[in-house]
Amino acid sequence: VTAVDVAALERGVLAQDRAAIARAITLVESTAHQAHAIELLRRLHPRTGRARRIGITGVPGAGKSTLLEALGMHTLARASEPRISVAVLAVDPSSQKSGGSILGDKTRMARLSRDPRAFVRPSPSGGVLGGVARSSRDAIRVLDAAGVDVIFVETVGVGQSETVVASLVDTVVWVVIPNAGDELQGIKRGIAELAEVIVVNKCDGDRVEAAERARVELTAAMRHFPPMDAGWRPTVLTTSALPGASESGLSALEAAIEAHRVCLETAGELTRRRASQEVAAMWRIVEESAWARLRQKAGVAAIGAALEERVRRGELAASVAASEVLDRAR
Ligand SMILES: Nc1nc2c(ncn2[C@@H]2O[C@H](COP(=O)(O)OP(=O)(O)OP(=O)(O)O)[C@@H](O)[C@H]2O)c(=O)[nH]1
Ligand SMILES: [Mg+2]
Repeated sequence: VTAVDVAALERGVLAQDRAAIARAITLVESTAHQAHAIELLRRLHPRTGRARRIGITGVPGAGKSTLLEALGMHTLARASEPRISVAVLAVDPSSQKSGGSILGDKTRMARLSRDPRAFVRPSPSGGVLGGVARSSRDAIRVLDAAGVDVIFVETVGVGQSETVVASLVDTVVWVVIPNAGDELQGIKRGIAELAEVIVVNKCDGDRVEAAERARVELTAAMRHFPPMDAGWRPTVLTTSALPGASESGLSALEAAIEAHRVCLETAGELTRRRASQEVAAMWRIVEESAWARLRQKAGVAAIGAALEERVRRGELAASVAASEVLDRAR
């Protein structure tokens, strides 16, 4: 890779040049040109803070991508200007995403992917949770600086990905399908506590009744949870993301997301939420990078490996070994 022209990249992003936005995201996602990535983020900073960030989570196959395609097109129906106003980022910390799934994202969002007013970015494959969170956070900043109004972040509802997505967005939308038992699973796994908007999707064909029942049950279940930030109570609604389905579910979803923004903003919570997300991210990055730097010091990796082996054999307590590693790295 040749040298990065950060100033040109900045101009391209601010002018909403698609290739520049894509390159800027690749730059901030990679660890190869960190100094350039940091410089770009520094330059873009004054232009950030305007975009709405919406997270979409739910089990694989719940219909998140299809719903985003429908919701994105529904939103764009009102956008007259020929600028990029909607973006979709996929976040996948599971590291199992195959090329097929990435293609899947694009085909599930075929109209949105082709629309000049939208920017669809499939997830970088794999990576550790912390790395995914950092690179997605920076990708969001690039899109925000580019003047995108709404940034949707789709994540597969596995592992800790909901927590990651909740740390990146203003509003979490949880997509469930009727009769799949994932409502109960989600409540058990704590997703329900993170979701400001709950969508029972695939409310069409012979699933309408089941979807309506799931909506009623979830609404009742959510009453047992304490109110969220700014006193918000989760909205539960039904949608169908099928092409040609009634748009009323999409309008209701859009309205619920907007109502949550108004609720947060009125209480001054939006600023506070974003600020605490940034502060938490700052220290997470420091912790992760601190160890990465320590292990580069002469001998630390070897000592660490030797101590690890002794811990594995039961010869040393974890705390004792950790303290020896840290002493060596000083
Ligand atoms: N009947 C019906 N099918 C839907 C609806 N939304 C999505 N589907 C179908 O459900 C399947 C999965 O949809 P996706 O949008 O790929 O689901 P996803 O949640 O993004 O899945 P992952 O990205 O793999 O986690 C596809 O075959 C869709 O056509 C809906 O509202 N109604
Ligand atoms: Mg998807």
